[in-house]
Formats: sequence, C-alpha cells, structure tokens
Amino acid sequence: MTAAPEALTRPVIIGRSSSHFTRITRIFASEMRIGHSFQVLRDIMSSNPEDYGGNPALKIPSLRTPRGTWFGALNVCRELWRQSSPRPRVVWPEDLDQPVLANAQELVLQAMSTEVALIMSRVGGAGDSSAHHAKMRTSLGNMMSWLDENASSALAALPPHRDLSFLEVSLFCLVTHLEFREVLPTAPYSELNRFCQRFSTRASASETPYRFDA
Ligand SMILES: N[C@@H](CCC(=O)N[C@@H](CS)C(=O)NCC(=O)O)C(=O)O
Repeated sequence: MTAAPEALTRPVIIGRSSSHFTRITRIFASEMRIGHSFQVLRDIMSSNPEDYGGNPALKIPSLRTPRGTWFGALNVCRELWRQSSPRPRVVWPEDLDQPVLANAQELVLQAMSTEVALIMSRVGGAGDSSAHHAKMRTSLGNMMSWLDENASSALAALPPHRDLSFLEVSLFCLVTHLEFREVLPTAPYSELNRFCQRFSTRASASETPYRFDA
C-alpha cells in the first residue's frame, strides 16, 4: 500500500493570525511539534460554515484532520496533544481542582468571549452606546482586575511538573490580544504583564505574533 502524501495527512488549522482563540492552537501546535498548514479565514463576516471548516457556529479555530474536523480551541489543542510524540505533560482545564485555578480558567475564557463580542459589534457596525455594551465593558474590566489580583496565586498553584497548561496559553493569548486590538489598555495589570513577559520567551509565542492577515 502506498503511504498517503504528507500534504494530505498534515492537519490544517483554520483561523486567523489576529485571533486569540486561533493563537492558542498555534502555540499548542508549536509546543507539540506538530507539522501543520494554516488556512486563513478571509471574511470573518462570512455566513458559510464551510469557510470555518464546517463549524455551524461560524467560529474559528477548527482543525481538519484525516479523522475529521475538530471545532473550537480546546478540542483542537487536545487533538494536537493526542497526535504528539512524545506527549508533553499538559495541565488541562479539568485538572484545575482549586477555586483560584478553576475560576481563573473560567474568567480567561469568558473574557476572551466578551472581547470577541465587543470586537464583532465594532466590525459589524453596531454602536457602542447600548446598555449591554456598557455592561460588557464593565464585566471585562472586572474580570481583568480579578485575574491580575489572582494571577500569582493561581500560577503558583499549577502542578510544578508540567510542560504546558491550557490556562497559561489562554491567559497569554488574552492579555496580549487586548493590547493588540486596543480593546483595553493592559499597562495597569502588572502581574499579568510580568507573566506575559516570562511566557513570551517561549519559541511558540515568538513564532505566532498577532497580525492582520493580508
Ligand atoms: N468556542 C470557540 C470560540 C471561538 C471564537 O469566538 N472565535 C472568534 C475569533 S477569536 C470568532 O470566530 N469570531 C467570529 C464571530 O464571533 O462571528 C472556541 O473556544 O474556540
């Protein structure tokens, strides 16, 4: 039997270089040393699921593999980890068994989603004067303050013998994205900035800078 050409078996990440959920998966792919291609979603306003790798939610990222397509950052990261060899020691959200850790993960993902809602309302031309918009901004500010206050205790509570954690990757992608998209100034969050400085020394972080795809 002839082996399938590598181009057909290589996983494909579908996303955008400016997307924080996509960057999580690109950092994982780099850390897991998974050769892959990157398919850019050109039109974020497209209502064709095929543009999103078949995701009916019309969200990126997705990961196309010979076994099927995985929707959403966490699913994608888990599959990249399953494909890696040797498998790095990764701390996943379900391993976070203390309130400070589990709550930090919850707030990172919620803040990322709130940021998406704020950016999409800007892209979609909605004004930012509604009461809901104001509430989202308050909520985002509250979440970032909580994360800044609790970052050091949460990070110290992570299992020490790890290669990577979904919490750290997603926190890094959130904080750096807020600055990149000018959603919120991040200078006041000194603990989060200290963490980002440390995390940015990883090759996986410097290989995946945010930028707007041409
Ligand atoms: N649950 C998804 C959320 C992904 C998400 O919100 N992605 C953003 C880009 S960072 C998106 O697709 N935005 C387009 C839209 O909201 O219409 C995940 O965890 O990956």
